[in-house]
Amino acid sequence: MARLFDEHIIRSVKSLNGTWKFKTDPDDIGISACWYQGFSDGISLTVPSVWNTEQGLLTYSGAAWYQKEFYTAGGCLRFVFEAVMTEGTVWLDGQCLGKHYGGFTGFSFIVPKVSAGKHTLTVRVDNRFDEKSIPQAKVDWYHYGGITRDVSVEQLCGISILSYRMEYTLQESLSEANVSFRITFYNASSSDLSTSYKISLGENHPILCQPITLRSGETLTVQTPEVPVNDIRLWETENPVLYPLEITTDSDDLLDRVGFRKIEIRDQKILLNGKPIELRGVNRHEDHPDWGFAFPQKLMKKDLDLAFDLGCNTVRGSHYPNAKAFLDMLDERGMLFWSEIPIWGCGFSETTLTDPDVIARGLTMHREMVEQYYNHPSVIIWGMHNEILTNTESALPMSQCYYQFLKENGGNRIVTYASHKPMDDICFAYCDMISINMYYGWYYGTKDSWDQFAEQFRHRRKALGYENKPVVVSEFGAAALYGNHTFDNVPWSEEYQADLIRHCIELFQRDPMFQGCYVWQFCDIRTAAEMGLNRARGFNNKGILNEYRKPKAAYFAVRDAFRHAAKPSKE
Ligand code: ADA
Repeated sequence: MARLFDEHIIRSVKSLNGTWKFKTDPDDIGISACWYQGFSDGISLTVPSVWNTEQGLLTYSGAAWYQKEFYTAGGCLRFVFEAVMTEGTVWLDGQCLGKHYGGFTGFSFIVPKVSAGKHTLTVRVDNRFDEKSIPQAKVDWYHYGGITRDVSVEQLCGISILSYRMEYTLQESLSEANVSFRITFYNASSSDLSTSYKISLGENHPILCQPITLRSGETLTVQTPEVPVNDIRLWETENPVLYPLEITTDSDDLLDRVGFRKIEIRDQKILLNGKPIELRGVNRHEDHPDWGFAFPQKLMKKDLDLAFDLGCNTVRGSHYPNAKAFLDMLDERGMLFWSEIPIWGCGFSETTLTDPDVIARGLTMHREMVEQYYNHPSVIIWGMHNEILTNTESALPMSQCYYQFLKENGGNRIVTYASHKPMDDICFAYCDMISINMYYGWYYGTKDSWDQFAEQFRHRRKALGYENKPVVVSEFGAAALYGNHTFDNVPWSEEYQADLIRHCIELFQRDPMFQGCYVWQFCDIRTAAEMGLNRARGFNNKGILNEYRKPKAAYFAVRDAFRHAAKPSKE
């Protein structure tokens, strides 16, 4: 189940998770050998999963084929893939349904007429890279491959609801809002149809009923009139109120949970529902050595419990859209989220950054992320990219394009990007909040360099005229090998890491320029071979937990600092 709750009561949904037939295609002959028409050899593999956790496949990168037989009562079917790493091509009984690029967002294909009985679904997955890939081959996480999130098949009947977005403007009082919906319908029947769609918000609380007509096979997006909603209970971090939302037609339904909240920037502060908020966060990869990106819900909950234990109020989904179930958990528990797409700097040359195909591909990723995560109140930040060459003109067209798109389409959110060139960054016009990744005390400088940097950056921000843009430190930290204890503070020891991180958080809390920080990183992660030998064990070891979520000394340092957050001097 992709979500924590049922999205449909009327629509029949069948999971296609479970055992699939699987084989690798190292010579890339599958298409010419027509494997999409079915293959009989191969091993059994559980979906969702990454193939790298199978014996002998840890480092396999290339094409691989998945096949599953299923039974259906027939009709109009929609095949839903929550994530395929990185490119997925899908066939039904040998007929190609389409292709999707991008490993961290979902996609679906509708087949209008499927006969009742047994059918075969085949998927070719390819996780290789070329010069237009997002991310590029060089990234600081592992190149897993596979069908990494849930697969299901839905039966669409009559006028069906494909997607929706709820837009609202809260009044000054924050207890009333004007609410409207943008809904995409599809007529799955072989005749033209008219129906009324109904929307209710809260338990049995109808707010809208509108007639609609669609030709057979038509897809139609409608914008509803605005409806006033009163006596709103806000989605707050301490009390994250969620309203059940139900959209129905005669023959279909879509259920969700929504929340009302307002995020804004005023006088360089971040305000949630009118109150200043200091971001206390961790950077988290959705990765575990035994599961890769096919991250189980049980572990999501555990990670979230740990984040709360640390005193966090926010998580950065570094560096890609996370599973929907995780966002459901954040919504339920009032944890704020930063969601971004996997444009990870190092690998992107100036030529790649300005390549129109790459910019367009990234824009599609933003569009999908916004479409799929728009209705989560926990998402307060969209991240456009991470550590690209924002000190050069090559980063301008991409930054401008994504900023404009997210401001126009991203709803009530802060738009930012993580800059590792803050002293000569030329793209700050394209962000609402300045986010800084620096590693003083690790790759360069000492922990005291942080204090000097803060002074220098204060002047630069003033000189640029951006004093009203809040500043957060989106990454800082040091590596420590779990269990490596020393009496002296030397790099790679738990003591060194804890001391550096403590020093940084205390500075960020003391200095009014900073509105928060995200520790790099929540836990150790397996990383790509392209990172070379400066990654001991083949892992990025800057976690304050190890990869199995065992705490290092820095965990307790962060917990002490975050739990004593919100210093009066900053009020
Ligand atoms: C960068 C990057 C992270 C990680 C980190 C590090 O800031 O954004 O993904 O690679 O550096 O550990 O060096």
